[in-house]
Amino acid sequence: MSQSQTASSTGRTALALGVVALIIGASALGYAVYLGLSQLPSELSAVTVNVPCSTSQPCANKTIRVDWTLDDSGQDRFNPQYATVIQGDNLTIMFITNDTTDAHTFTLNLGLRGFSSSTLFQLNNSWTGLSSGDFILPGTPGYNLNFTGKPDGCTDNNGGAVACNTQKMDDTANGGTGPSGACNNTLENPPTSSAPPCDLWSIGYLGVVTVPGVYEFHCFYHQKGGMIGYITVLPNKGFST
Ligand SMILES: [Cu+2]
Repeated sequence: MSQSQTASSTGRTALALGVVALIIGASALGYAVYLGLSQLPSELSAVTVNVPCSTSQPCANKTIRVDWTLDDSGQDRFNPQYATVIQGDNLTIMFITNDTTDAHTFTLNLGLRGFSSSTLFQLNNSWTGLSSGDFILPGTPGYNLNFTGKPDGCTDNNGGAVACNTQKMDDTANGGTGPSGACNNTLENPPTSSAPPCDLWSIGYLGVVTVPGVYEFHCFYHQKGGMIGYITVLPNKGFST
């Protein structure tokens, strides 16, 4: 290959990379706007449903059960990560975690109920003996390698403080502790295989979702590691407040 051809090829490659970067940048900007604007994205307008219902007579009562899981990379994840409901559905969230070491939260932006996106609904499956994990660094809020009490910091469907209703399964038959006992897994470092996972669950009433859009939920402790998900509320022209 001659020098000029090499230069030309390099130039074309640089141009192509530039175009790809522009496309990725534009997509990222579009996605940020898509998530941040109250204006309904056209993708959602196109799938508007028509189911007669109202805040006092919701379309349907739905419980979204969200589990903690690990993905193929070994990272903490929600399962499911995506849920779709319609404007006017009456929602309850059930959050189940059986991690061997870490605490998890289900923290949802309440824009779907007409609050600002900084108003949060939160369930907290942090239990005695669990850890805040690797993404919460020493000296930052939430850092704790061995929680010593029951969870707090839960918020209700209006973003107000509420007592956490987190419960623990009685796993004494499998070598675990009773419903009020500790998850002693983090006391072993690394945890031994004989330490049973702590089966925790909490339930929160979310209420009627009134504003269509795409809403993020995340785990306070593992958000940086990608423990995030989205609830899509489809527009419903049959809904009236
Ligand atoms: Cu988590």
